Amino acid sequence: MPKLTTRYTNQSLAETFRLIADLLEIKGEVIYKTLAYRKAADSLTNLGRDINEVAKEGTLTELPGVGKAIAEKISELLTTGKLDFLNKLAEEVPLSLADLLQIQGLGPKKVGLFWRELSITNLDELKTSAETGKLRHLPGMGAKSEEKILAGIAALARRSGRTPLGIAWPFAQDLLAWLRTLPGVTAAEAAGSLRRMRDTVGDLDILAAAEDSEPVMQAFVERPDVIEIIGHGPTKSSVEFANRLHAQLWVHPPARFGTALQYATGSKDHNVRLRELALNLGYSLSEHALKRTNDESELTCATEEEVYAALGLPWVAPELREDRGEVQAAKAGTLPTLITVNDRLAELHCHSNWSDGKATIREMAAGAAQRGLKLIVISDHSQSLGIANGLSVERLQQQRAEIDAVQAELGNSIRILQGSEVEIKADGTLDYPDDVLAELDLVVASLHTSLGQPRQQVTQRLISAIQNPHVDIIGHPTGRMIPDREGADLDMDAVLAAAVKSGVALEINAHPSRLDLNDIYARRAAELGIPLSINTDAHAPQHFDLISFGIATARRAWVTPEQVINCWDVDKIMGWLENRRRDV
Ligand code: DGT
Ligand code: CA
Ligand code: ZN
Repeated sequence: MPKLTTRYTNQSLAETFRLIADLLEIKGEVIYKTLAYRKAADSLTNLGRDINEVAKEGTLTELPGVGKAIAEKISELLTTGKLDFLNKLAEEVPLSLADLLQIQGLGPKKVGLFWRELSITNLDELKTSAETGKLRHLPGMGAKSEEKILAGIAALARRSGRTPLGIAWPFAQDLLAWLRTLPGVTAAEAAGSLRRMRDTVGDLDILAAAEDSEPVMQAFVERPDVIEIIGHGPTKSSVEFANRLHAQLWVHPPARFGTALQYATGSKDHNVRLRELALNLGYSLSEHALKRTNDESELTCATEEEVYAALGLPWVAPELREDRGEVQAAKAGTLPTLITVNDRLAELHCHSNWSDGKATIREMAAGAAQRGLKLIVISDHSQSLGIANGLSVERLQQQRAEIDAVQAELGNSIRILQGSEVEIKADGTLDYPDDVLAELDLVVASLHTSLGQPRQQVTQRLISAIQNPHVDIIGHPTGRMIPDREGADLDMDAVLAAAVKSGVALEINAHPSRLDLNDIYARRAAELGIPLSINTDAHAPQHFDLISFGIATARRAWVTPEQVINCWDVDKIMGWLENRRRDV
């Protein structure tokens, strides 16, 4: 059996240091020690290079926030996969105490107090103590604080269970990259809801191809960022990581990777359809093979394409596999040609440092051009959004001069338009007068405030904006935030009907904490012929790369590039805008 060394990534190291900091704080250690670990964690998170390379060069102590002591701990983790210091600390302070810090408003001092005074070590025990009035007698506590803790636990329970794709995806990419470095592993892919790009995932399903599964399994469960091994078998293991994500790894021989990946990708309902189809063709379909029902002989598939082909189908993109008509469409040969990241040519909603963005107009435009975009709309916030430094009419007019200057400087490389993300105020009116809106090249109208209005009121409010002839795009239409806030209680049928009538475009905001419209509404909008606009809402150039989450949502909505304004060429976009201006 080859010797496997576990490979730490920047992210998993950072998580480990954050865990250490939490435990030290709960223990009551002096603050500067915990700060040192947090600083090191931040430094690792923001490091643009692989920490393993830095360690090899012997330049760890040159990293910000990394002194001799931390550098030694990094080296120990990287070379042995273990950290003696953490193991000893965990014997003193139960690891499960770190979970309690996730409760809103509960800090390490209180957690330490509960632990020392009442021997509370986990969420269940805390909940019972709060319910039975045991916390209120502790110093600084009362009946009110017990209530708050119970509300916090309930909120956590609502939130937990599912992780936003924006958190799960990068973590899984790290994990996959690591798996691919293991000896004997010929392929590693995401599966489950993660591969289908659902906006949240219950857990990570990861698949690896290897002839000999056991050493891969062993390396997986021994990863130092694994805090609990939930199951450990020869072909499937399940673990919990320090960041609380659960993952299962399935390992199959390369010759059977196709059926395995197909099975593990799901969804369950999609798989039920395929199994029915297989039975009709005289096969039973499992994760191991297609087995002929007459003679029990096996058809093994190394790729998913072979699985679908054996069933007489073209390969179906994972984002479609929700049993929403994709198997029927595949059979009929009518699957859509889905939009891809490379189809995006324009960004129609982003911010500069004129409002709450972090970069100048020039940096935003150059960053967009660098990524191959042909057109960018700078759409800073409007005047009433004070917390986002919204632009007064006067500043909006001044901004035009800067946009013109940057356009002159960058020349033909990219077209820069002046837009605005205009507040739809609580009464449904817009935040600039019509004559100011008329001067703008493009208007995005968004809800940010009073999202809790009753259904009829908030629906009518959004429809007023849709009907305003100056509005071109409705930004993140429902205002939801993943995972904490449901969107406004909109009557979506009425909203979509109004959009059809006015010709306004609806946004799929690509930020992973929004993905708004979601896949379901985006699909209905597209079916109704409403133009879609996929934007990153970037506040810095690197946010343009979040587009993949918006594109994934559009793919889950069966969207083709023609249906998305951002995929049109500059002339077509300008023509669309001109037409809308003419109709005013
Ligand atoms: P999640 O984790 O809740 O976001 O959703 P999934 O879709 O990742 O579901 P999960 O993690 O329970 O299962 C992973 C995959 O395993 C799923 O997409 C398909 C497959 N699978 C799980 N249970 C069954 C089953 O009962 N039948 C079939 N055919 N496949 C299953
Ligand atoms: Ca899953
Ligand atoms: Zn915005």
